[in-house]
Amino acid sequence: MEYTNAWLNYKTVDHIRFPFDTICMESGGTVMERAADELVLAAEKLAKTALCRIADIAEMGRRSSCPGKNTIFLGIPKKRGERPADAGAFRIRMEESGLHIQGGDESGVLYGVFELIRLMQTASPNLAKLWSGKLAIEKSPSNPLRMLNHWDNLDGSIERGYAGSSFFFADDRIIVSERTRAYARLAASVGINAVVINNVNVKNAATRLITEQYFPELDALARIFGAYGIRLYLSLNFAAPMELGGLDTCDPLDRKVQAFWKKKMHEVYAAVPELGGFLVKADSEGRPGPFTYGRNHADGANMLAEAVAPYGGRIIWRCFVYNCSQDWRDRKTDRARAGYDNFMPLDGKFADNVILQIKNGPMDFQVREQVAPLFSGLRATNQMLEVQAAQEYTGQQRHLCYLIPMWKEVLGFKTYAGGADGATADTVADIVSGRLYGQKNCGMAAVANTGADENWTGHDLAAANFYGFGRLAFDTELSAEEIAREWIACTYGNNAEIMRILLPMLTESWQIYESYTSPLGIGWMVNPSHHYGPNVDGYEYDRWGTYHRSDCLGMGVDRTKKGTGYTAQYNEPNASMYENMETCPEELLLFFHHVPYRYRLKSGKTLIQHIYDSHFEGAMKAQAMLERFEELKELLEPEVFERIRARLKHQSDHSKEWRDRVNTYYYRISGIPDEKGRTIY
Ligand code: GCW
Repeated sequence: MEYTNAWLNYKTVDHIRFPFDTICMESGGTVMERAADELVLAAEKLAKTALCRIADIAEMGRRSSCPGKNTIFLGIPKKRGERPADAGAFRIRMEESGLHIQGGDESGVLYGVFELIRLMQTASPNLAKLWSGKLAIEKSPSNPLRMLNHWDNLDGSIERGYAGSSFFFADDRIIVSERTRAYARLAASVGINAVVINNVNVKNAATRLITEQYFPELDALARIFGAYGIRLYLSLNFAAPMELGGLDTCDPLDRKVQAFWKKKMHEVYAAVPELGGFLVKADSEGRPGPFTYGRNHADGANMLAEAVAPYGGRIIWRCFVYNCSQDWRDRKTDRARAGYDNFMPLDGKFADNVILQIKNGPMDFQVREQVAPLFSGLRATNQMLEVQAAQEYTGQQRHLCYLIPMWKEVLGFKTYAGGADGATADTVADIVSGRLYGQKNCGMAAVANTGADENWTGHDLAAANFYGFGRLAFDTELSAEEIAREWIACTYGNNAEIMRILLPMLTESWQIYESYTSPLGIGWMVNPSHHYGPNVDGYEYDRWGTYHRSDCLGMGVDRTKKGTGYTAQYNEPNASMYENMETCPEELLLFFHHVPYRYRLKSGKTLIQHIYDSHFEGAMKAQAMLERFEELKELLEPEVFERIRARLKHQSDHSKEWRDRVNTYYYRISGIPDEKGRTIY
């Protein structure tokens, strides 16, 4: 299958001044080699300049073909004080001798090179300032771990994949191909430094990934990734001692089980020394875990952590643990509470090389959720934020939904973990970066949205979420708009008209999607299992703990003290803010409260009127996006234009289906007509 180079296509060139003819590599290493390759390629494509490559300054004198005056130096300063301090950090500055791109390590140099390339792609005014020495750029990654979690199965399918089949696996084999390298390059260009290649639901052949059958290909993948500064990780089956080792238990406190894992990890790391570690989904949605043996999650995680510690491995342990066999009649059990209830009592009990991976919200990647309260609670445990670039509940890469604005809100959420006076910097970004508690093992992960489709992400515009996740994880201070601008310019060239049309489409798309699907924090209302398209009661009488509790008087779930008590999991003043209907942020109102249809919102509208209006307006905006996009017909490649147009057309039609299903449901159940007299069925 063919594939594009996405935002690294270097197709459209603006005239940029690039006053260099030589690259000098001051130190070696595979990642540095890649960095130099990238710079040579970009200079050729974007500035029509052939850079001459030399190994050191001495060589410069010996080669007449290299004038050597206008040199870019790539290196890691030997003296500690002169070196950017963090792994992945870099500095770009002009000196007497030439332009210096210096890294804290080899990855830092690679990121510095990609930063420079990005400035070239976007024809940034900062280039001139760099060349003249007026500007020096220094960047250090916000998060130590910047990870992608692929939910790829060994048969080649992808759980919640919307961009074709896997390019890592087929027919229970690992694929090692040029495409893997192209993927690693894209990921590294935005700062990704860790990749889990297999689904967290580890079954069948995937359980055997940690056996010698797969070692040679795993090692090959680890090397391909390693050349771009990316660590390979695997998802693990907690039941492997039984399924692979023939034991009769997986009890983490059982000596035989512990010995199994130690021996296993010894084998795995001997064959794949560069492996970063493992991601584990345990006691969740049918996956085995420590609960079966009356043990807790610290027992489970620490046992694995001990087995990988000698090799510098990490265990990333997911907190997506809840009762998925709930009775819908039971109003006390609350899935939203589960993460906090299960993990808060274990704070401080996890080994140093364990990281808890926490989904952004307490439920499951809905179009809007409040931030999971676990971030506000845990103080002595390494934490990682998990978001979902794969658009499971946000339009499955058939609807446009640029997710960076959502992730920005999550990162910016003030937890008050530093105290109710609010004096401490204690946002989610402060926590997962490790700044607040001085942690090193932490960061951000996204469920990846890529697959074997030519354009990587099914919807061409969904690539902005892949790009944006990396950029945001590297620099959480970037705004959603800056990231969108960069992505548009890098992908489609610096064209003002393209920017004028695409930028608002991206930046408004999340709210548009929310408005015609499930506004005010209610969530769900999708068809069960595949999770696409409207079905208000799809999950209402099911076992998954995802209810809207609508009746003839009102809707929403009471999670206050009188209800499930969930609000108390937040620190003050957040807890009181959510507890009180008047102060609860309206976009989350129905998540926290059961609200009468005639309740007046701040806008003066009743709840029911808001629901009608939101769905009518959302569907209109989806149609308007399609119409706006048509203006780009002459400016995009015909194939690209058609691909995007077809999806926007589907979105526009499908948004009307959403509108009519949801509005009709609430009109019938409430009996309250639309004030504006529009058609409701
Ligand atoms: O949202 C649910 C998905 C499952 C997924 C699970 C998880 C990989 O519907 O497909 O399983 O979350 O995050 O583990």
